[in-house]
Amino acid sequence: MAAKRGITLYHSPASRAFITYWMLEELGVQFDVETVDIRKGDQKKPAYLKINPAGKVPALSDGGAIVTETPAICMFLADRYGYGTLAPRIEDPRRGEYLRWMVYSSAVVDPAAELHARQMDLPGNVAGFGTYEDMVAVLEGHLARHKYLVGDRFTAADVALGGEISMLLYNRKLPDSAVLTDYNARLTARPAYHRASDATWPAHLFGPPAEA
Ligand SMILES: N[C@@H](CCC(=O)N[C@@H](CS)C(=O)NCC(=O)O)C(=O)O
Repeated sequence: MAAKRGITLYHSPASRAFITYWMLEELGVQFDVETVDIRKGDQKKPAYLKINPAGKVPALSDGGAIVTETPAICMFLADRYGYGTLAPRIEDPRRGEYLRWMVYSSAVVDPAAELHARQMDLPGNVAGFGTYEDMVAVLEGHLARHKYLVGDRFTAADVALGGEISMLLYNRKLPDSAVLTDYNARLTARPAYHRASDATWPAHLFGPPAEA
């Protein structure tokens, strides 16, 4: 599986790769898709391990660069193709908050929610990501006051963390509070969200990633 010229997204249906597909759709860039079916074990095959030694999807290659980890892919693409629009510029004071939510998506929300769903919560002072309850309170507190994560402007942070929230709501791993479901409705109303979910989340197999 050699990296091609241009942008290639390595994705599996009904997986976190949906988020990066949505990012590409928001940016309106051309890209190829390579399916790495995690339900068939493709992610652990030697050819794919050369792309992502962690054996996880998604991964992205673009002009010689290979990027893994969902928020890193979103940041890479937004800086490269949406700088100043979906990614706040370096000199923009909102850049700090943007980076905070990007990292929060996989450093805090993902592990806290996945462990909580399995009744495996860790004490908040032991886990770097804190408690599930604190994570939910942080999200709800912020989204009760803001339309989007960074001020009131949709950014790539709403794709990375918003996509995570959307998937966790669908999987019932976050509470379906009015604040979170209203935010999710703003995301699912976007045409790019629909194009990505139609392409990566076959409704006949899995249902859509989230309903508005
Ligand atoms: N930290 C990674 C997590 C990626 C991940 O967990 N991917 C899952 C699919 S949603 C996967 O590849 N699972 C297959 C496996 O672990 O074998 C990211 O943010 O991209």
